[in-house]
Amino acid sequence: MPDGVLSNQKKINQGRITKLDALIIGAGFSGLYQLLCLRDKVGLSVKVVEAGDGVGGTWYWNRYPGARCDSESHSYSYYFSDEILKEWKWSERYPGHAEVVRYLNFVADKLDLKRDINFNLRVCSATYNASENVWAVETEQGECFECTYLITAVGCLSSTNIPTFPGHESFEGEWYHTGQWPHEGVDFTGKRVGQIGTGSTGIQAVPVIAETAKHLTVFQRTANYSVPAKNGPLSKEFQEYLDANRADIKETIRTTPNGHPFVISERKVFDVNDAEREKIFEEAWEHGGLGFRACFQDIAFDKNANDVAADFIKRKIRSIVKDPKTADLLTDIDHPYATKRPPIDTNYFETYNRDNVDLVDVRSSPIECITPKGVKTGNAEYELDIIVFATGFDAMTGPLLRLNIEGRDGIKLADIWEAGPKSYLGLQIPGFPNLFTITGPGSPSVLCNMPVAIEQHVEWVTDCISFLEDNKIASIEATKDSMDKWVSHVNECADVTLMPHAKHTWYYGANIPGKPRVFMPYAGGMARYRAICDDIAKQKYIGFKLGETDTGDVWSAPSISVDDLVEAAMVKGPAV
Ligand code: N01
Repeated sequence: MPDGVLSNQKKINQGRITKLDALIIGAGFSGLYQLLCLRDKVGLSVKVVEAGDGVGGTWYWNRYPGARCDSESHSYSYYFSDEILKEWKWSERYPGHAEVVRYLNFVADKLDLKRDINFNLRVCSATYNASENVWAVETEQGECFECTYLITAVGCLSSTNIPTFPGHESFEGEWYHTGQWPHEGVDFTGKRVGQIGTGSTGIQAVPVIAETAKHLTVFQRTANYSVPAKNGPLSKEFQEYLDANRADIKETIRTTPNGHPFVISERKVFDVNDAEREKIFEEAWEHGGLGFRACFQDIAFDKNANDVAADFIKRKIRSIVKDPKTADLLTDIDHPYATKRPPIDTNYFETYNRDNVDLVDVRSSPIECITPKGVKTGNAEYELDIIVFATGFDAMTGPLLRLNIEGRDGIKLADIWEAGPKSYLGLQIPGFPNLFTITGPGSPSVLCNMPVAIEQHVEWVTDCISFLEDNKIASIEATKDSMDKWVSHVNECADVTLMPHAKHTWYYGANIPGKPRVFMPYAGGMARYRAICDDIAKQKYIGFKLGETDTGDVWSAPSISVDDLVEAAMVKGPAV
């Protein structure tokens, strides 16, 4: 290995470099399944490195009050194993964080995965060595690995965003970010709590914190839509329905645009009269959950249709919130419905009717600083014992960039993504051979029910690595041309939705100062994306450069254009 690839720490540890076929970073939904596939199906030597001391990924860290999945539990599951589907019984319509962690432990134990997971190791660099065709990976703890294939399974929302407020360090109380919640929990009893942020996380946390806090002040910068989750225990009849209909449910989640267990209606908002429309919205509201946006086909694409849905939700908020000033603030929403990730809630708006809860508008009067006693806005100082930052994440690119990935000829991922993330299929980047980014930017990921997106990626990567191994091909690397075409397709797909009406969202990277404004996920729909990926694999990985075989031959892929392939796989009509 050429000198210079090894850092000082690695030189110290040279004697104990673990050499592997594949290394996976992260032990959440993606990492666990990827380990199973590469170890037990392909037969490679594989390890997972995980920063936490247990499995769970996102769910290991996000233990804030009220943390609960917005996808329905029966669809927020692995579907690759009928046995696991049969054995595991979810208790509620939406799983709370503790139940998801139990589920992932159950899967990891059942499949004997933990013996190949190295916990408490945080990767701090990954460097490609072209002469050896290996990745050298180091952890903060000084462990070193060398592998042919490097797979990031680091999640999209795992790099926390704590805004810089002057005086933060002077605060005399306690403070927490929801994404780094203490495992022992936080006792709010008798405390004056301030929560900054009203995204999906904040909306879940408010009602639960309010139950025990002496007083809760919610600092809202952008008002948000939310639809009731209507959570509750799963009945015996529903469990029986699930057992009898697994195959159909699997078919639905794998063929709908967003991987949820419901089909988007073909009906448009103005296809029906006012009374009928109101009835449909009312039923969807009563049923609850993310299916609200699926009750008409055009809510995500037609501004006039969206305005009608938005108006319905605002009227609902007004009917719940008793104080007119608070209701004004909560309904002063500056973006179309679902152009920011649409939250669902349990008693969020109802909580503002409690005597111990106040809403503070920090749009008209922003937070100026944090003082030793609390939070100071342009108008007032709020004395607090605890500050909760529900301020989100450096989404999608943050978790990848903090790995300090360096590819061929010393190119840094941070440099080539300086103007925003670019990749082919959200899976591979030119200059980074044999590196696969599960649910990376440019793939459906956060616009989809995550386990569905994850299974599709893991299975695609597994097939791809099997293909390389079977044909003794040394490497696979996206070409620049295919990456550029994919990036323009990603932009095209976003542009037919209403997403560009809300450019201040984390989908565009706008929540992080200085981050380039680029729409990151693929809005063309999971079904279309799956078809494109399948075709690319069938066409012997068109758009990728395949490295030498072990006989020195260079593998030649068929020369069908990526454009033709994307076009051929297009499902008619827009989809998110
Ligand atoms: O983060 P967010 P999140 N001053 O970025 C505010 C997933 N998720 O953790 O909108 C004042 O959406 C910010 O205000 P604004 C889901 O994909 C899933 O809530 O930028 N306020 C906003 O209100 C979701 O989208 C589930 O004006 C500041 C909030 O903080 C994603 O995670 C549950 C501020 C951040 O909202 C992220 O959601 C929860 C400042 N300086 C989350 N900086 C489940 O399915 C930020 N804010 C379970």
